Amino acid sequence: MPLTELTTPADLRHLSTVDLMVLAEEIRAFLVDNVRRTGGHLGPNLGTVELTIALHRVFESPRDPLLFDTGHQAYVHKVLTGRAGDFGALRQAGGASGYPSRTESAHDVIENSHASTALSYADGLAKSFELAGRTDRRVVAVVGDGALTGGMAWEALNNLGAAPSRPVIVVLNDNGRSYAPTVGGLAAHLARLRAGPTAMNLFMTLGFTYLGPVDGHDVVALEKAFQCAAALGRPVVVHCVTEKGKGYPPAEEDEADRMHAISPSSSGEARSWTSVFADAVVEIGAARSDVVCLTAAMALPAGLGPFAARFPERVFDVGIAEQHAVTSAAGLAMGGLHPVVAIYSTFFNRAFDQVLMDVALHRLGVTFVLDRAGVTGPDGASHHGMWDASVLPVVPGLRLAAPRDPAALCELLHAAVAVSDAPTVLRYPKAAAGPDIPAVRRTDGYDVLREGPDALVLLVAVGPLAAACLAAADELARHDVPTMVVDPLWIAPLHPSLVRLAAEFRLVLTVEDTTAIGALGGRLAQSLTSTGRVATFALPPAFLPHASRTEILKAHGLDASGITATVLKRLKAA
Ligand SMILES: Cc1ncc(C[n+]2csc(CCOP(=O)(O)OP(=O)(O)O)c2C)c(N)n1
Repeated sequence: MPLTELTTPADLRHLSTVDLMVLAEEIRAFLVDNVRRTGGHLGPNLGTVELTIALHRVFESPRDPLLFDTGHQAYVHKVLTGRAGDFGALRQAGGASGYPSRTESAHDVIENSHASTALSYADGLAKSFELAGRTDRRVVAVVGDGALTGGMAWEALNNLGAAPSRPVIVVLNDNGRSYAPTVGGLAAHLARLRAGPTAMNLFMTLGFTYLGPVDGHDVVALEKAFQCAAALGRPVVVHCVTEKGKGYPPAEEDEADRMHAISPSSSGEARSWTSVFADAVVEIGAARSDVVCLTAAMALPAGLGPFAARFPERVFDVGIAEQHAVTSAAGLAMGGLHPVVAIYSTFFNRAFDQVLMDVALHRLGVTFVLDRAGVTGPDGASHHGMWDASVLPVVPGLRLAAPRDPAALCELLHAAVAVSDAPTVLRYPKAAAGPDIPAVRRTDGYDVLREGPDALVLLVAVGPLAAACLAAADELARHDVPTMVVDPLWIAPLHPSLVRLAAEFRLVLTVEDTTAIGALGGRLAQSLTSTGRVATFALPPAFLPHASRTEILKAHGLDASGITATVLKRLKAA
């Protein structure tokens, strides 16, 4: 049947086993055809075709919520819930999302892309059903062996296994890989379980009934296991063994990542920021044997491939475990090494507390390299790296840089790894790096990219937006608006010379690929107004020593007499 005629999962229920096998092959051909054209996640979805068909035949979505961890493997679910017709514009403006989306379908319960969350959602949903007396529904969470390396998944398993009356079914989609083969003791344990019954089963130890291993491409076996799990009415792990990229030889044979995510067939090959970093970190690694690199299961996409090839013993893949990566880096720094944590900006959000408390408070030299910072594009809301530059500047001692071109990236990375007593961060986008943009001159605190002796306007160009700022300045000149353009290089902390420069202009515009709140512009404005009519009177950006709350507030003038004194002082100065 044409896939566009599938409108609801109920359409699957009358199909014979042979029909289902034909359907699985049609879905595979459909995915290959569409995803090669639009780009998107191919390997993970080719591996979950039979699994998703079986889930939709046994469970009744959305009454039984189906939760896809990470969500990158939910394309088949989209097809089976009436959305095959939307794949023409997958991941394009106005088209279907590359992840589950609550606005697209009632069958999409969670919208995600950040890994290891589904079991926690399942825990909460199951608790809510129990409290409401809704005993007619099961909660099903599909989680990959990669996503299971994330700490949150284990926090949830700890609760789920201890609740024998809550029917949560954990469908473990074990293909042995994240992008690369899954790492660590858990991966080794899953390999033992795949080989057959063992005396020690981690899931059973935690309180789950364990079913498996099940052939994840045998729709009949899968259905049988899911039916059994559904009937048990308690927490169950169904261990499904699947093959990433199944049925499409170029994906099955792709050593790097089984075509985990592919670009549209028409995309070009311009040099990316990632590859500039990849070369720069190898050069640094060759000169400094104390430099080590960490990745949270993304060595190749984050540009650590060449470093890993040259210095394999100096790269640590910790699994999909960003928080652990950061604190592990803190430990490495305590041991006298200089860690470089290469990570996507969007996933780095998870580890804010670890950066603040475990690295910065301890005054440790750790460098974070945030790829995919700023707008990322087709992966949508959950992937834009538009938060790091807002939250990181509050971390005492942290230095945050945004290189404008390949030369700046190399220079700033060298500068960052030279800092041994504080966290340093570099951010750059998912984009072509473009040509170098030489400075007209450099002063302490900023590079001047375009002079402006008579300028009324100052453009503060952050990172790769420098080219656009220079083009804008040319355009403004044609309108008789002389404009100066500077690049601060380090966007946090704010450099006093940039504040002094900004005070000289009628209009100052910072141009930044990040969310506005907490951006450089706001901090600059705050500094400029702190001597004027508007001021923020608050705690300083520092680690405050212990004392009572009253004492601390008083020490910083945040009591009645402190506030009064400050107001009187400002009035006198005005
Ligand atoms: C918190 C977080 N870190 C990193 C990623 C990037 N990422 C997307 S999918 C993936 C691998 C997932 O492996 P697994 O759960 O086994 O699913 P598979 O793709 O193998 O089916 C990674 C690392 C992410 N989505 N979320």
